[in-house]
Amino acid sequence: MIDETSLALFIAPRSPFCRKVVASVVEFGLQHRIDLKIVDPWTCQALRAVNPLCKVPTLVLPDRTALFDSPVILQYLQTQSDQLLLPSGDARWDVLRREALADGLADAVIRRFVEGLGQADERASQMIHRQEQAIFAILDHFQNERAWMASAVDLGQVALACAIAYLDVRSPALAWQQDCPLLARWFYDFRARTSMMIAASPDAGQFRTLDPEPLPAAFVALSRTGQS
Ligand SMILES: N[C@@H](CCC(=O)N[C@@H](CS)C(=O)NCC(=O)O)C(=O)O
Repeated sequence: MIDETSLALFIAPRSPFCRKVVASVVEFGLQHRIDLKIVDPWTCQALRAVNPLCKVPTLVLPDRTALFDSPVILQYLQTQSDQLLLPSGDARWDVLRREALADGLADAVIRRFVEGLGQADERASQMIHRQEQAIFAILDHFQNERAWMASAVDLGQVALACAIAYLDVRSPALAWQQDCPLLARWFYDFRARTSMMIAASPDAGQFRTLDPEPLPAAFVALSRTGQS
């Protein structure tokens, strides 16, 4: 039910940054506070009226203050929930650093995709190569420094899972699972969380769950060879 404590959340369901916020809303247990507004940021004048950047995600507080970018929104949501996904003290910097790396992964996947849509020339292929270097360096980093995999769910993990989900959709040919089998196993487990399934549904599920997505062929092949 929408009331005076409701928070308006502008999203576009495919955006990895929006998925991160929607999955976090569910992990925080704040669905009842959210009035979801599914928009196209390229055409939505209501979004421009509250956020001059006209980008999603944008969260509008009861006093009409609009919050963006997604890391700011997540920090605000943490203040509204007892579920601790962004700790205080030293552990906070580790979570925020992982969130920033994961957002960088999503950015690189988006830039690679956009460059691929344009004219195929020297500049475009250099740019695509640079984004692929970033994608594999970030994935390697997460696999090599994997103490985080054993910890309780946090915002860094949610951000990473949403960025990898986007990578799988936008760049399946990269078959990153072969280089990072431990990370792949973590991801295909993590994406079965209710929060991730809700965030993956086309209208963000209006906070309903859907059936799990099938595993990609590259991961199935890896599982057969026992590498994952
Ligand atoms: N760093 C921002 C990224 C937000 C962003 O780039 N959103 C895209 C959708 S994925 C958007 O709204 N694009 C519309 C535009 O660039 O005008 C965040 O974390 O919220």
